[in-house]
Amino acid sequence: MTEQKLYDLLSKFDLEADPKGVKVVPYGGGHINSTFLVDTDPKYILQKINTHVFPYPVELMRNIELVTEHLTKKMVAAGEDASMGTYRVVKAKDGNNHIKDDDGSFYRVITFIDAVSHEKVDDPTELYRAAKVYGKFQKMLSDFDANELFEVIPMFHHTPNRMKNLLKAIEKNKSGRLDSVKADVEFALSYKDRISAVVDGIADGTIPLRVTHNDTKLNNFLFEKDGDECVCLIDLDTVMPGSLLYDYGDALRVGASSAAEDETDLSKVNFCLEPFEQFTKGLLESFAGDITERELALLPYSHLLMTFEVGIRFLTDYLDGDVYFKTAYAEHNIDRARNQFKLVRDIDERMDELNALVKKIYNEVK
Ligand code: ADP
Ligand code: GN1
Ligand code: MG
Repeated sequence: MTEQKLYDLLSKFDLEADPKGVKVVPYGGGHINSTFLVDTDPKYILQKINTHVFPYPVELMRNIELVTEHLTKKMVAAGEDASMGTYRVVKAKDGNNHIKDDDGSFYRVITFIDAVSHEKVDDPTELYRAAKVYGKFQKMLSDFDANELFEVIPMFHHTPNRMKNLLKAIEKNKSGRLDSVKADVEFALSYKDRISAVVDGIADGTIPLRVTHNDTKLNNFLFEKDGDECVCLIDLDTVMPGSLLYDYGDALRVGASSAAEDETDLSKVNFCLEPFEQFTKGLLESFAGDITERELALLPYSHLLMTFEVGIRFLTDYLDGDVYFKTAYAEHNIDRARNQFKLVRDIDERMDELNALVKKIYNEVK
């Protein structure tokens, strides 16, 4: 984007500072939107919304505005600093919460939170602090009317449907890469009868639908730059009715791994017990009085399930020709899939131990 175009774009938003000549640099490690840091005083985040992934950006932005306003109100009422606890959507000068560019692209500006995300866990107790932030996020949204929310991506965490998409991708083999991933496909298919417990529980009422985040990977939590505290949960694009199990499992798939999601040396990719224990403790301290028996029983399973689900999504995208997740090189998606499958193997081997550990933690905190 030229400097002039960037200036024209930013000028359409109601910023506190004149963006003329300001530095705008790509920022963060997200796989979906294009994110830029706008280095004015105060700083902002500019994002081009990925409309291939989010085909209803207007509805999506309404969701985010409703949710962030709700969170802000709750924090202000509790006397807390809401500017660190969530971001706010910056209005455009025409009163909208986004700008639609001449070429049809959608842009939003949100307030910058002066904290950083981690691509992999440095200290297991980070996960305890992240779980506390998650628990608080969930609690603040517990009285939010889920009917207000547009379902931005239907069946987002419906793992059996994700499996159907994989089967379609195998059949079409659009990228012509199928032959090179036979072993990965075989591994994925070997799980096909073990992936419906959460959707079944939602259907039979043993797992309640809550307003959940649905994308709680570690780099969507922000931590203090110079301290240890977890500050807030960002990336609210996928806040929708869902299961607590989705958020728990998704947070642990990166949070309880010894390596980043795209580490290619699989000997470095191992399930780590301590962050698992820390996140579970933090979560159960927040939810022990509220979690259902079925949810509790499925916590370790959901860690396996969410890791598997993202694994098959990366594999599907590799077969489809890399049309969904941003990739930095040709094999990126398959490297990510193999990384997640390595974790699935690890977690699966330790299921009994993890089930026993969750019960123990629950009995200690309830
Ligand atoms: P994506 O949907 O592509 O993952 P995110 O909204 O998660 O996009 O943004 C990508 C990264 O940018 C985040 O992981 C985080 O590091 C950074 N980021 C996003 N929003 C903010 C914000 N409001 N304040 C500070 N950092 C942010
Ligand atoms: C995407 O947006 P980001 O990078 O935080 C994806 C998640 C995946 C994750 C895998 C909307 O998350 O579902 O778990 O990549 N978000 C969407 O890293 O598909
Ligand atoms: Mg993100």
